[in-house]
Amino acid sequence: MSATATSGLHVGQALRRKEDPRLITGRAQYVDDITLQRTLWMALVRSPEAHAKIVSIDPSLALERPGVHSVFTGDDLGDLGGPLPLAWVPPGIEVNNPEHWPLARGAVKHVGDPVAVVLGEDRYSVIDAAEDVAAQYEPLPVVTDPEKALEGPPFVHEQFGTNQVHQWSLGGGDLDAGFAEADVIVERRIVNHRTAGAPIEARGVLADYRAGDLTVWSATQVPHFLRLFLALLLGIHEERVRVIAPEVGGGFGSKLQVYGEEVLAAWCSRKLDRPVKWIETRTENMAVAHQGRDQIDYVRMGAKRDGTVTALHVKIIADLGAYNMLLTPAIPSLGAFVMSGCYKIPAIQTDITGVFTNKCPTDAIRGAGRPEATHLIEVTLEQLALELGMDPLEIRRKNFIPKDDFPAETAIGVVYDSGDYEKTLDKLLEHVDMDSFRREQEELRAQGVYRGIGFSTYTEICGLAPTRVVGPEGFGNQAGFWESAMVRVHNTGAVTVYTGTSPHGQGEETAFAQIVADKFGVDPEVVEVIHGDTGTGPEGRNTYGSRSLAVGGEALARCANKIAEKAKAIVAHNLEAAPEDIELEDGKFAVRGSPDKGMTLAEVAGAAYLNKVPDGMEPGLEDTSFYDPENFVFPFGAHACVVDVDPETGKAKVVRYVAVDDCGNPINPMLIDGQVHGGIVHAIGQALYERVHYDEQGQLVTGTFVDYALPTAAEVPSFETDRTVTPSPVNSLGAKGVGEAGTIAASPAVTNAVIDALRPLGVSYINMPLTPMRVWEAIAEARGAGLQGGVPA
Ligand code: MCN
Repeated sequence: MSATATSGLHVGQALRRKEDPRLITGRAQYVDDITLQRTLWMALVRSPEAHAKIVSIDPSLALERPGVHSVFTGDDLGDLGGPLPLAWVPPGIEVNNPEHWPLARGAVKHVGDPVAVVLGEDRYSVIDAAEDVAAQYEPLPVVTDPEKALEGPPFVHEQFGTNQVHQWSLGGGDLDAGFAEADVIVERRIVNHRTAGAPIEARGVLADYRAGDLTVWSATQVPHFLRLFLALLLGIHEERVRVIAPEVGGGFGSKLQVYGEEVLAAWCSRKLDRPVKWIETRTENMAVAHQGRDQIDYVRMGAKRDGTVTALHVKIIADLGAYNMLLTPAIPSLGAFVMSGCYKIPAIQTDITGVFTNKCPTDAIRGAGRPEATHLIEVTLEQLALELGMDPLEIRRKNFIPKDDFPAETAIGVVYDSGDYEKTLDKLLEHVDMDSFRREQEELRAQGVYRGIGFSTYTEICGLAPTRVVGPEGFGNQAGFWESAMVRVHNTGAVTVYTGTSPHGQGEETAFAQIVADKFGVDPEVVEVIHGDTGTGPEGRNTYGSRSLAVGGEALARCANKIAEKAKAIVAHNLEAAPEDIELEDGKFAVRGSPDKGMTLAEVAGAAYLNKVPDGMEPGLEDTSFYDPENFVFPFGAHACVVDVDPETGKAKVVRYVAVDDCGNPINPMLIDGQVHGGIVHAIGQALYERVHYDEQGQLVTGTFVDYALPTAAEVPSFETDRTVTPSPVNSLGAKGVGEAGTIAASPAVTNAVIDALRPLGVSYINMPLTPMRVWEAIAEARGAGLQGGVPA
């Protein structure tokens, strides 16, 4: 597949999002906007205990409330086809996997674990009634610290006799030789704390089982997966289940899940022969929507005195919470695939240990394993530069994989498709003048202002597919990973595209319309993109892993190519020319050299539906494509963050942020900027503000947005973005993903900036989140210890 630039009349243009008018005028339809006659509302009775035996559940008081229809507990769900699914485990290892039911059976394992469901006529009375369900618990010992959890009892799941979920390693090259060769070895314990997805719209589901057919509207990223598992768990044929993801107010990975509430609503609807609706409260979302990150990383990086990295060894202790959900144990492994970062490191080893604790389970949150990897690589590399007295950019350049090495195989055997890391860094430095920054830094320090700059040069792995790598024969997923597209040209020349992806904020309705418009010579306005409905279009694998464009967009491009070929044949037939002489010019399929002699798409469609087609050709103008790529795609970039830290209060503020990203050929630069902005905010949030925190009793301390501090517009600067374009050879669009790039890149840039600001005060390392308290403590500790380059624990 050639990696040609694909910019055309529309591709490459900053077209405004087609989806925005309905969103900003309040005409979009979210699950909560959908109303069905005779709907029953659902509320969950949730455990206040982090770990306890369920002694009894008495619903009688709740059932006496007016309007309350039924209460069910785990024992009532005996006809479910199985527990909630774990679909992806790293290959070749044992994974301890406890049964995880939509309603707990016998014991609860984390605060918020549901034990009963209440159904009633009114949205609010079911919530009151849920409080009247008398559940009695016998508390059991709680474990929240993953390192202590590995040492022995108490166990989250007694039957395993351990809290270890799994161990999995990925390595390549001679690690011992690499460290033996090193003049310096830097070791850090890097904590990548737990965060929430925190979408604007919490979760919601409306299930309607009617005459053997189940229709479910859910705020989900993965309608096709949900359909499959609803069919399996409820014992309904898949073609009789339809899942619709209407407007979804953000997911950020937290809606890449098959949740117990979705299964429960469907089960209750069938049981009671009424539609059932559940809209999650923000407090529930913070407590029980799956969370992310939560790793302790023991990092060893060895290098020669000139800065050449010789070996990297990372031991990851991943706190997976109380259960395995859809992908839980696989998430940290995604980081292991790119543990080389954008560097040529001859020996690498990642050892992952998953651990059960009495907390909400973790799973994919934007970046899923790659932000953790990038953070530890980029922070450790700057620590190494400090140790060697080297410039943090010089050490990066020293180790970059050179552009002529691509496609480049890393020590662990992953092949990066294309890259030019020097170029993104050079471009970054066109925006950031380091000499004047260092001068300004000195001057400000003299005035008591501690300004710092931090960098992150990253690469990531995205475009989640190919089946050969992540499917059953590869990394152990039970599904094939490809994407589909169906394109239908109507009589009028309007086009409907059905994509198997399920965008929920990313803007593919616009980008996909741009791709098709250029293939057919029409305006993107006449191309409608339908997604998120299993009742229309072909099978799909949905949206996550920054895959929708590189896999779904390519499936669409291929499908459109097939139709364009057919169009050319039809035009040739009708204009008595040779098909190879037909080309798209000025909105027409025209005869080469005779631009007046041609047909518009509408005219081609008219001919196709009138069966004015060559002999043996079917009438009509539509087609379907499935695309399973040969490889992932590997976007990259260089980010710089400037912070001011107040040494009296410890408060760090981002005052400048510059991002140069390379996601191959851009389809729509405005969409790319939007994704990069959102991604960076996500990571600034983790670096400075956000933290899901449990106390030692497993009680969630950060259950609201008062305690869980999401950054707002007031906390972030206006971002400066730029791009380089290094096309991917993997797909014909030459495109890579960008949906997670900002999140993957930014947390080390912020962390390195704070450390750079505080160096004169003797602080050389701090773990996130760099809250005022933590920064202030680090400064106090460094001052107290008189440290110069000391490392607070
Ligand atoms: N794009 C482009 N040219 C490129 C690359 C991408 O124009 N070379 C455009 C695409 O057309 C698309 C957008 O950028 O409109 C993102 O595309 P892609 O990188 O393929 O990512 P996905 O659409 O698959 O989105 C998934 C990614 C993930 S994994 C999370 S999590 C995430 C994210 O996107 N969650 C989001 N961005 C989000 N944005 C919003 N508003 N809400 C979320 O929940």
